Amino acid sequence: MKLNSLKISLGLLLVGLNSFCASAVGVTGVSISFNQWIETCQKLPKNRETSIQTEKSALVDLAGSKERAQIAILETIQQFSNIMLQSHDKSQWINGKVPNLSSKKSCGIYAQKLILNSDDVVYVQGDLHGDIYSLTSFLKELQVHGVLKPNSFEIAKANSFFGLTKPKKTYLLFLGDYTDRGFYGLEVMYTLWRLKIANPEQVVLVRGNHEDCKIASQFGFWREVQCKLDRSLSGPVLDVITKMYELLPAVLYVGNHDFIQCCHGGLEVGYCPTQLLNAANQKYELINRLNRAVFFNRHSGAKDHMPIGVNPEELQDIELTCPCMEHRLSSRVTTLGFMWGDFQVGIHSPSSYANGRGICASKALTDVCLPAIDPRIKSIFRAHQHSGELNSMMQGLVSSKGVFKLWHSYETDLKRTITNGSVFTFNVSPDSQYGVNCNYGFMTYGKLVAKSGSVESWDLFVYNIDLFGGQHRLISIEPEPIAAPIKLGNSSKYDQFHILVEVG
Ligand SMILES: [Mn+2]
Repeated sequence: MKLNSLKISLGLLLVGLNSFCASAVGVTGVSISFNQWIETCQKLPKNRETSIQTEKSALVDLAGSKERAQIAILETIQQFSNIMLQSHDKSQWINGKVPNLSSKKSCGIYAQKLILNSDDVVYVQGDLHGDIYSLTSFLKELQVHGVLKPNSFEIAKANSFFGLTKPKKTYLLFLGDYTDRGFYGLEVMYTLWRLKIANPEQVVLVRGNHEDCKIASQFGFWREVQCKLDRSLSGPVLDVITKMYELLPAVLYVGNHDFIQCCHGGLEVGYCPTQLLNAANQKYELINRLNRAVFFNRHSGAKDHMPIGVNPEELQDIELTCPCMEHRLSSRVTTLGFMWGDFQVGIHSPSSYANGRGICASKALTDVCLPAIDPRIKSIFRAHQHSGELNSMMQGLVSSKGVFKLWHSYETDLKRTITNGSVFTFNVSPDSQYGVNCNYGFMTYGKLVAKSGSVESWDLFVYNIDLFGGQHRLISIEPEPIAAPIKLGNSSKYDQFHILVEVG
């Protein structure tokens, strides 16, 4: 394939007519093996050691030049997009409605369902925010444990028991916010694209609020790509990444008889997944409208737990044109709860609202809404709500070893229980302003093991990899987390991380 034809095929990205190619070798002849990639990434300076935006890029190093790196990136996104577009077959979508990605009125927001059989495993990981060191350390560990094939991005296949039982399947689930803040967003994205290309059915990249060009152009990722590739080469890459975001699901329902809602943010009452969860053959549903008025009219009790003085727009039905929509007549925005929603940490704290961020749901609101949306949704796995100061959420996350079950005493055991109505927040990787300012050095991943019955009987194991020599200390266990942040000494060395910490 010549460079010109590559450009033409990128133009066809959204119609997905290109032949599928799972190899990572393209026109440039750039071939990057798993081991080579992990090794090169691990040698990069840590975000913690770098006081200004670094130009260092594992991709540019391995490709040999910025030009070759640009083409390698474009080809990888092309392969990734082709795989994502394979699912855009009408038969797999509720009512045959597939996102129309060429329309300005549609932004590709959709829900996905993943049915698991007994003993299937899902590895779950929270925000990465350009922390390639944590991601590659996680993959190295999976390789050591035989989850990935040797020197490969491919998940190893488990043998069935003498051919009598169905072989168990392993999935990797990432909960969004892959870039911004840390300096290796491009390396993180490339790793995730390669994982998806190698495992089309077994890797799910949920869309976080930073998987949106409006956010990524403000919080570091656009600047990073421009810095690593030079402005002229970065333009086409950023255009294609903007389109790539629309291929990611906003929410994934994992389960069988009942379900865990896996998303980046939190509650969204404007979408009802009942049809999707009922469907025998469909795995996807387009969300082009939020029917919030319909929900609140049907479940009037839910309104009582909404924030006092919330904008009336928040309770209305609205056509969904992007994850964060500005209202024409006011400067207010409506955000998609799956990508933006927060939760109160205090068990009795009332719901609150912040323009530009959305609803922060109380326990009471969650208790009313979750079964009202669909009684089969038993739990929420999410990330998103991190802070550079040790507030009550970060205390909960650090004390719970990176997976914090809200409104419960901190859990520190390897095995956690998924109770009805539980909300689990997954931590952000430690090579970030969060790890530095909140004084933890471990990365975290969850391992969800499916059983034949309700998700309440499934196992959730929480693992840590200590990456920064045990700098963290566990905070004493409190029955109810206190709100005041604990000061952990001078962190002025990391002042560059203090910018714009509010958007998780
Ligand atoms: Mn976020």
